Amino acid sequence: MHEAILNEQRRHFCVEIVVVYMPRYLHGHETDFVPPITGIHLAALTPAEYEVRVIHQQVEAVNFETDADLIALSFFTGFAPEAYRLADEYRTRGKRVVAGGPHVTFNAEEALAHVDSVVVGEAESVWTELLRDAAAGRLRSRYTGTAEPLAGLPTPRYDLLRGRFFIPRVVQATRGCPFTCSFCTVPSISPGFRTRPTGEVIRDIEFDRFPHWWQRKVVWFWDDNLTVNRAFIRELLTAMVPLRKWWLTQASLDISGDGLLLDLMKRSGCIGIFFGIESFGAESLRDAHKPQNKVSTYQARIRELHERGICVMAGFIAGFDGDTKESVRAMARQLYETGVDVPFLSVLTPYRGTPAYRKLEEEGRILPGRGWEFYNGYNVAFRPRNMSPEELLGAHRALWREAFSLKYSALRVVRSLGRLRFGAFLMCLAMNGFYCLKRLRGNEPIAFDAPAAHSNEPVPAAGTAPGELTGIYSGQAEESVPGAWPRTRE
Ligand code: B12
Ligand code: SF4
Repeated sequence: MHEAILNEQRRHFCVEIVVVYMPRYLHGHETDFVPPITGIHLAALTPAEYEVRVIHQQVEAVNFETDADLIALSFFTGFAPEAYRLADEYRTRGKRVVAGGPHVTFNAEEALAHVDSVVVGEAESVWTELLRDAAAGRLRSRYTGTAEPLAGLPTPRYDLLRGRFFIPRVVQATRGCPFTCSFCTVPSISPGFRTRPTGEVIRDIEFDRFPHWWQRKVVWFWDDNLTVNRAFIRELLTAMVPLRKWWLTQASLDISGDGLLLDLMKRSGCIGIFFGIESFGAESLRDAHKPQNKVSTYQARIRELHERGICVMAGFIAGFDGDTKESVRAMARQLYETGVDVPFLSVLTPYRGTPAYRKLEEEGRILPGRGWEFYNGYNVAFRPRNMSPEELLGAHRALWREAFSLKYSALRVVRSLGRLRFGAFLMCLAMNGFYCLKRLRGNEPIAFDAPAAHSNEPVPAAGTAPGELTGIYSGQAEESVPGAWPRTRE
């Protein structure tokens, strides 16, 4: 077809990117902190001749009566039931639907039962081609993205974020991580470690068209592990010093041995670092494939960040093979004593594409009949070694209640007063306040109803697929009922 006609077709072609979401708490979120970067990044990758919109289901309703020509769904495994419901609804109305993201990458065939096309892997190398095919009415059922160098990526379309997110400037500077934690898909989704040109990252950081001062001030890096390449991080942070921003990211504990880097982090405005501490048990750390984490060094490593006034956020996972009910509950006190300022508490989840999934599947410990909603990080989808699934869930909830009790939340905030720099203290206050308020309101993580007699379920045959949609949702929260969509948000 003549190029001019094709261009005309594309001008009238609209893609609506929907970042799918299912609430994970009984009463949703009291405030919406930080947006995902995926939707606004895909929008930025969309060539200018197409119209593009981004809907974050976390904060806004989807519109099935949309006039968009193509719906693009992005979702995590735990949100797959909602994604498939949306896809079915859109397709009933004659819309073409494409899906991508970490779940689709490992479950493409399953997704194709609900959507017209899937993108396996990263979008950059195939997105333009996919849009061109869709506009020309020849969408293929599968596109496989390759992990390409990260130079030339555009600034995320922050202008397409609706006003609800407290800290809207999310940036990605690197992809990948050299570690191989048992529960993590990063090494298989983004093998190797890639960095963006620092000038392009700085360009994103300089995007300042946000209404509030703190939104212009804070930069949240959504990287897997930002500090892996020391030459790169030094170059980036040195360029950030004059910008006088406050920034946060994920990193691994080994940075605390690097005093020069920590000093530069402080000078460039670091206010918070998220570490995956995961556990206090040596056997559990072995099960997590985290030999780099040494319990005896946690306190000293955290102190090094505190000496620079940086807030330490830390992730803990319950359900490793070394864990017991007692050890999970004991984490509330241990994480406080270790010096953690803000804890994030998850349940071990065997995502496809991870060593944990392969091991639990081989051992016949993945619980059949538990739909993908059980994979939201707050429910149990496998049989733990030293307790029943219900005991693990109960121990996690007891830990959650104690760690976010008024006592521990206040202790963490008061303790941080003297030792964190101003921005880091504000972050510590805001995040502890966020979780403590949930705790005080009884706004706990949703527990999905497990199929009857699950403790005695027969061991599944190797290769049994988890995640067939059970349609079982807890009756505890109206947000958890699919029919109650689309106005809820976490
Ligand atoms: C930043 C991040 C977060 C942030 C932001 C979450 C968010 N909603 O975006 C925070 C810290 C809040 C978070 C929380 C959680 N996260 Co997280 N997170 C990440 C991380 C490190 C980076 C994701 C990212 O933004 N990458 C940059 C963007 C540009 O890339 P992307 O999203 O992968 O998208 C690319 C491709 O996937 C593809 N793509 C994606 N969607 C679509 C859609 C279409 C149509 C197309 C064509 C392509 C496409 O193209 C994009 C460009 O290449 C990833 C690790 C990783 N590398 O994926 C984990 C990861 C996504 N998180 C994960 C998990 C499990 C969680 C939690 C459930 C953890 C927990 N226990 O609570 C929660 C869920 C919270 C929630 N409410 O959503 C898992 C998901 C596994 C899975 N199979 O679903 C990952 C993969 C890490 C892991 N453990 O393996 N997370
Ligand atoms: S350190 Fe973090 S990003 Fe790297 S493999 Fe482990 S969990 Fe994944």
